[in-house]
Amino acid sequence: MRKHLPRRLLARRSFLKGLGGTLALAAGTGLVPDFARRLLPSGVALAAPGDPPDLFFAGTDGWMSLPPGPPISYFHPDSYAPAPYTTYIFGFRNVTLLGDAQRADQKLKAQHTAPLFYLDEFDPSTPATDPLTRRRITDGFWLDLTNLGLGMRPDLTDAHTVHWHGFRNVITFFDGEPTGSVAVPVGRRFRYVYRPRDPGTYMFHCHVEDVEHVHMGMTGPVFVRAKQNFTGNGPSVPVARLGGNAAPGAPMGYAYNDLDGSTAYDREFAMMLTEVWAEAHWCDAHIQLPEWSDYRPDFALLNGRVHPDTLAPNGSIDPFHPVTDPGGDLLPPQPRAGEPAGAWDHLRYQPLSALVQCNAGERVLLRFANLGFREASMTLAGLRMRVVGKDATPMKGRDGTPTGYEAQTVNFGAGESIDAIFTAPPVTAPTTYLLFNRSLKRSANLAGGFGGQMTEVRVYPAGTVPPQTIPNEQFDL
Ligand SMILES: [Cu+2]
Repeated sequence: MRKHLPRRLLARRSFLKGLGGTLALAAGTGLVPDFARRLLPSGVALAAPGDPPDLFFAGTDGWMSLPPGPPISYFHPDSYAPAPYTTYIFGFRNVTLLGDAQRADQKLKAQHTAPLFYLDEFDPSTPATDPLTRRRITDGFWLDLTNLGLGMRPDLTDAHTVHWHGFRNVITFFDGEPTGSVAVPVGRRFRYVYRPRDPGTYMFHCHVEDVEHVHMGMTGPVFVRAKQNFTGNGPSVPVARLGGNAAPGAPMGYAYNDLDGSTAYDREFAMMLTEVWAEAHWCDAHIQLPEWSDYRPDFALLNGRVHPDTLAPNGSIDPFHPVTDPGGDLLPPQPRAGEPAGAWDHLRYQPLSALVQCNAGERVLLRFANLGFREASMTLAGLRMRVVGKDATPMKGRDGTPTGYEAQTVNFGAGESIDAIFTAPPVTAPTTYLLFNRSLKRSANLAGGFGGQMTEVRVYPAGTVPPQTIPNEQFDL
């Protein structure tokens, strides 16, 4: 036996080796799609010079600000945090319009949540150009990712990815799940290609060491707009404003290809839920290892902020027209009339507001996505929301039977999304409603009295609030 076994193993190994060689040869002659063959051997990006992506994101680390309050623990605020910040994060930045030097300078300037983006359903049959996004019909949507490294942790050479969570029938190569695909090492650049065919609300995150990178802040909202915006469906379902219809009364868009107009909306707001466990963030800044099974988050965030910061103005949130200072860094949200200069400087890296403003009678689409690790229970007190979609799936049976429902509270777990539409009541004076996580610990947080996942819906008399040109847009009223 002893004599023969090694020989058999050897033979088996030779056989496998031979088979591998055959596969490699086959791959070279056509099993591997063009993009992979061009990318894998050289390790360089697909992009030809002069062939810019639709969006270009960078992964890095940075600092953000949460209410310091009375110190809630040894770990918050972080003693390393430069004023006015409190908390170390990993995150993304939109570097689409930056030059090479500006882009490199964004190391240690990540934002949370990651930049919101949205695109139209892939539809080669209606090659129109969305006036509000940029639309690529023929070759899909291109998102480039580079990795700037971690400014606070040069010892960590973690790669990053963009994983579009919930994308159906994904091409593994573009999935951003590093054990089945590729990740982007420090200093490299990779192009993701998407042809999204399922409208709805999604989220994206880095999938490298994902418990850590997700919790550290590499999470953001993304949604796909329905092609019904461009096609309409007969006289009762007009082409939407997003599809180029400027007629008064046309809805901004449709959440889904509903065929009956039941998911029409006049405004849309991303509502991204995340969490911060101060101890873990402190550990990453101070070269310590958190024990993830001790997970006990201190802050519950809405669009990367806690109340009352959720009501503060937006920074630069238009993914296709990002605004920066001359060095390429984000500008802090600008104070509204009457607010002191520098009022929102601490929110420089938390640009996405959660304030909802709308006119009486308008239909408002709330696009909830949860990338904390816990179930959420969001209540819009005094108003009923109609849930029209869940996890980027319309609430309709196969025979078209509506399965949506009305509720003041929507429940959804980690990694889940909800599309809910409410109709603003016919107010004659500005009226405010609260939208909050009904888990008191998460709407008040552990800082004691500081708000958490809470924001306001402000309804104004008809004609007060101008039409939205981008999601989450708000106005100085
Ligand atoms: Cu990462």
